[in-house]
Amino acid sequence: MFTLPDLPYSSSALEPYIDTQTMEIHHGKHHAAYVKNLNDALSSYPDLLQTPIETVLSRLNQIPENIRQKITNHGGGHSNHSLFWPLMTPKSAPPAGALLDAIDSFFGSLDQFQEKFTAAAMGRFGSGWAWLVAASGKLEIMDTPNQDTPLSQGKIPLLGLDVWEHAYYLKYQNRRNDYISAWWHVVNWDQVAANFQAV
Ligand code: MN3
Repeated sequence: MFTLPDLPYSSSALEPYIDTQTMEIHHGKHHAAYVKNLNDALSSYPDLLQTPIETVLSRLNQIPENIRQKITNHGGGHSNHSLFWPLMTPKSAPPAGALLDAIDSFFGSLDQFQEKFTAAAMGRFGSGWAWLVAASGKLEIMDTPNQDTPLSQGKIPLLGLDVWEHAYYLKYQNRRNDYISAWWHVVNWDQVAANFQAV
């Protein structure tokens, strides 16, 4: 069975950038529902219930067709949100070292990277995610619809931003750009660096 991971900080820790009620509902209701629906979808597949979700999602074409879309949606939702929570912190410090060197090398500078990533997040029509991924020895920015994950395209997510309205509507309503600007204040670059180092 898959389980809901605890937040690595309190629900109020990311105030004023991400509000407490949004964090409580986003983690305690939305993420919890992805976990429940994933377990329900896999109830007749004990072997898949024992497999790390990242492995399942990277081999979607081997998943029985009758549950593939459910796994894409709910397995993707579980994986994406499990990645997302530790990518935020109330004690954000700018990237440094090998990660910053790689960002400079692939995007020109941290500012240019943030501009391009923000454009991807703004350009994602409807619900989805913006990503910094490692693919074939390169860093790339991409976006995905719904709960689709870069893992299913053979790419490793290093940083992800949830741009579903449930991630920001209570505080920012239709102002996705204000949400993104605020989110940069709480990015956990140490976690991005750890994800980068693990590739
Ligand atoms: Mn979400």
